[in-house]
Amino acid sequence: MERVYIGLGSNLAEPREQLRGALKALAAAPSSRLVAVSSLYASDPLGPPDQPRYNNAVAALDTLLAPLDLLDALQSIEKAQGRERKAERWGPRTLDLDILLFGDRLLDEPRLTVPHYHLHARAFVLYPLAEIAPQHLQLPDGRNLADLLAACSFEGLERLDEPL
Ligand code: A4P
Ligand code: MG
Repeated sequence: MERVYIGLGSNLAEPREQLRGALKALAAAPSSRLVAVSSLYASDPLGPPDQPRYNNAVAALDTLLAPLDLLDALQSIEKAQGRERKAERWGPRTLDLDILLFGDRLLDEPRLTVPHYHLHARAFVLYPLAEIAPQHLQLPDGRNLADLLAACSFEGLERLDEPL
């Protein structure tokens, strides 16, 4: 089993329900076990400002799936929840599932870059990740989660009390 961290994001069609649906689907993913889920967060949109705020969370999954098989599984969950891929970069979406970390792997393939290429700079990823990751988590490229967090402002991010 390898420990994978998955970033969940949504800003359309009842985002919190989108994340809940995604977690249910992740819990049912083949050869995998959902082991932890962060708090629910609200976040200012990164990208075009004329879109609703996002809900974000991070989940930890132990899996026997190969990385591209997990990506396929995540993309079918996105699709099942009405995700449409549009040309606009960072535009609104019902559900986005990103592989943030996949064990200790460094992957640079046409369909998959791991660690996720914006992980290091995004508060809506780093803060929920830190809730469920080991305190001294080191990325495969040697960076420490604690250092990334220290350099990343919480501004624009809000931890919600409601359960996910
Ligand atoms: N891909 C490569 N690496 C990965 C990976 N580690 N995990 C490829 C998942 N997919 C990966 O993704 C485009 C392609 O990236 C996929 O086909 C896959 O093969 P996509 O989901 O179709 O497109 P996207 O998500 O619009 O593009 P991108 O650049 O991945 O955007 P991000 O980085 O996911 O950002 N603001 C807030 N507050 N909260 C958010 O969650 N999310 C985004 C999307 C923008 N602004 C946001 C948020
Ligand atoms: Mg994405």
